[in-house]
Amino acid sequence: LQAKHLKDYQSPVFTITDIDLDFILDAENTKVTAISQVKRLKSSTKLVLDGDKLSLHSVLIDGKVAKYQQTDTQLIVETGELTDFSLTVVTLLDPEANSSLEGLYMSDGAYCTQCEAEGFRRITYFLDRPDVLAKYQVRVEADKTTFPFLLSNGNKVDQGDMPRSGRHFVKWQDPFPKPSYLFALVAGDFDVLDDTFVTKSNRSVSLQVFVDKGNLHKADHAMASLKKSMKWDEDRFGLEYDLDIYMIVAVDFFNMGAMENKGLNVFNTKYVLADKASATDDDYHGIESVVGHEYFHNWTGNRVTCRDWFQLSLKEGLTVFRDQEFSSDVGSRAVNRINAIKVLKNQQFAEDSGPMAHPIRPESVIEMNNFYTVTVYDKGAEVIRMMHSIVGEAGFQAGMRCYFERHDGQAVTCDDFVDAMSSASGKDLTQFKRWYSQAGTPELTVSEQFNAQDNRYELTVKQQVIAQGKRGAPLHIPFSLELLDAEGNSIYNNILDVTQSEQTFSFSDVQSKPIASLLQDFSAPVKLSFEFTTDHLIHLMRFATSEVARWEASVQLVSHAIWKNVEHLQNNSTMRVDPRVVDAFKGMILNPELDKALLAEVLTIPSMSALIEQVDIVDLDNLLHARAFVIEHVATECEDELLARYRELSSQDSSAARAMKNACLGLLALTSDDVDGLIEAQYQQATNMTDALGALKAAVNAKSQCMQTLLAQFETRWQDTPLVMDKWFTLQASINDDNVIDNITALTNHNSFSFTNPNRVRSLIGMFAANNIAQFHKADGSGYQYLTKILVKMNETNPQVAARMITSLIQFGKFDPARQALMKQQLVKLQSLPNLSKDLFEKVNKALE
Ligand code: BAL
Ligand code: ZN
Repeated sequence: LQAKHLKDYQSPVFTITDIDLDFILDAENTKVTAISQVKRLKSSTKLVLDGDKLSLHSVLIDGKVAKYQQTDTQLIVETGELTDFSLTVVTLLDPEANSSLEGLYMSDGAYCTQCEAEGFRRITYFLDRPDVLAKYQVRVEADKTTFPFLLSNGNKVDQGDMPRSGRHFVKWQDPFPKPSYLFALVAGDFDVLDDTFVTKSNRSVSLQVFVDKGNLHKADHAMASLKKSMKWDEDRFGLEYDLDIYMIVAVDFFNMGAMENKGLNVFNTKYVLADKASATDDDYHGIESVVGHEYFHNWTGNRVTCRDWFQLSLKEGLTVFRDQEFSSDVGSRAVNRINAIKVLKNQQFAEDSGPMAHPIRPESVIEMNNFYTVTVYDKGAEVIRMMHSIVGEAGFQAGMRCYFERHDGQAVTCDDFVDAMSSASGKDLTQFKRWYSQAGTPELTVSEQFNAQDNRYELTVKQQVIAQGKRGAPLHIPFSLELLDAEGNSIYNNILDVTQSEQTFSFSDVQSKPIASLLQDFSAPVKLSFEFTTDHLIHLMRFATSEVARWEASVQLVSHAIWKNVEHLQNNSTMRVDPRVVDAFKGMILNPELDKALLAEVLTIPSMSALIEQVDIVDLDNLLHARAFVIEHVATECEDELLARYRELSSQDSSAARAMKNACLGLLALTSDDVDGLIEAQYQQATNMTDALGALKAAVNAKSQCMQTLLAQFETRWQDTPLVMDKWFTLQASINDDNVIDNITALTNHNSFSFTNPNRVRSLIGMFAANNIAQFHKADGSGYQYLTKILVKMNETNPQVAARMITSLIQFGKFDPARQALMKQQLVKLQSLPNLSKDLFEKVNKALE
């Protein structure tokens, strides 16, 4: 299998300006007629079209039978000297048999499509590349009773009944030229929530959310989120919606979270359906942010798209940045920032130090689906955020306007975006562009000197970027710094431009040695190394202006306590926690002025993945032991304070209060006192899913006596609601018990489980591999063997989902040699599969290189 390289990009030889698609839908034999208007752009006598797993019926040029050759992935049509012609391709599809969920497939009885990145070539032979933009006209025909709704992109222009056959048809026209990855078709029977949005220039847009029958009452939040997003994009970015209709369809079977198809978003039900009884506050937040994300793509992605797939971060990094800003403007900026930081530190850093490390603009790709990554999305968003820090909000908005003035309707590159930012803001971003081409997490080593004689404070910052064994050039890093005095007053707060390998910043008139808050709010996606003392961190926890910096200090404080105990275990000495750490936590818990949602974050002890990321090689068994000890110790020492806050918060009805209350309960469950009563009472009295699940999670995490009873009750109550059963599967998979694999194996036969539904597989098996660190990495290798068995199965049915779940198995670099050997053994087994998919091939081979 050959990799494609960014350096080999060639503009297209032919383009397609218009396409007329006709779908005669049938579960096993759908007929697709595609009539394309083709234009030759460079000299050639052969039109090479992409295709994948297609059954070809016929090919015509200007209505006459054409000459062509076919390979597994291409249709090569003889065009002679023609420069403008119409090409008719008829293909036959079997949507029912399509378990990969790419191209046209069936989700629970409804037809739907997923074309990004390269799914359109599973529908017809086409120039399936994002720099070919065509105007689409689509006719969809199906049985009227079973499929009353026939949807595609753009505006409905015609519809009619075919009474003799019981079928009907609808015609759609999308006036905006688009790449094939934004094409969508849906046919099915739904409940529809209707609404309208009046844009800033007074145009009325019809909004529709389509959900499975019976779920209408769960569509309100998605609709409200859509309207909020539309308003926010007008207010903050001046961007207005451009079609007369915007549709969202929720489907059960979906590989991703959602898809931004022009005017017809297709969503995983997980990011649409919600009511208080069945969805948590986090689910509500997730829906708001994903609805926003897909809506914001209408400008950043659809109106201006990517020249090639190496530029994916052009639309994804920017759109994640926009959705993060949306969530921060309408909710808590600090909590949203903390969540984004966690994704970077817990997942992206791991990707950057593993075999799949790539720059946010990758340079070589075998399977594009493997590059919808935390690096391209989340580090990509951090790169946009850094530009925002460098040029400021006004400069950034000027840059966005310049970007749209230059490139509306085009397929462009990341460089084009940075150039627009640079032109409009007047800032030189030449060095900054290195963030697009260098993989790896830069390491900043910071040291300080204070000279009391001349009241001078100096901060020296050294940067080092090493990725895949290569040293990178220095990056332009916005480094946010606050200096506090001994009383906690802020004496300096600004962003420094770090541009050299080593740089010293000097501050005069500093009366006494300041306490520095470094890289505030994670102003750059880098690793920071600085000798923090316990007192320094406690000072930051109390006085740092930035709430995120206070959280960060608390995370560091508790991480230090955990690592110190790993050392104690290694030296056979007694585990202990510095009383100052406990006091600092008590102070935070009792501080009535601190935002409760922020406190909930402070009380969430760093995850195993976050801790593993902090070291080169992890002593896993001692880390598990030390982490458990520190949590239990802090919880026990703070029990009175936790209980007091828990009681106070019980009657409060806000997501922040619920978050903190559940964080308190989670810790209380770990104390030696019997808190089963508290857990059970919360579970039984819960009027919303946040509290019910909070209680259940506390019970599962602490393996409380009531755990099995509550799990059984939950199952009985929710067995007919698949999205809620996903929460139950995840809890089951997270139990740190030696028989968890047997339990998971049994659960794969549960009525609510199905190997063909990605949400189910991810909830049970994906979550086990990613989050149950103790059991997945059990020293006997049974976790690795189990995952491999599942991957062998999924390799055939849904390779895209399989390739996502292999992450924990290929990121073996931080584990001990014995575990590494066991993981590699399984990878070798996968490598030898006769029908290994491109998706797994790329990852397995990189891991074993
Ligand atoms: N474009 C794939 C889904 C998303 O990022 O919105
Ligand atoms: Zn996106």
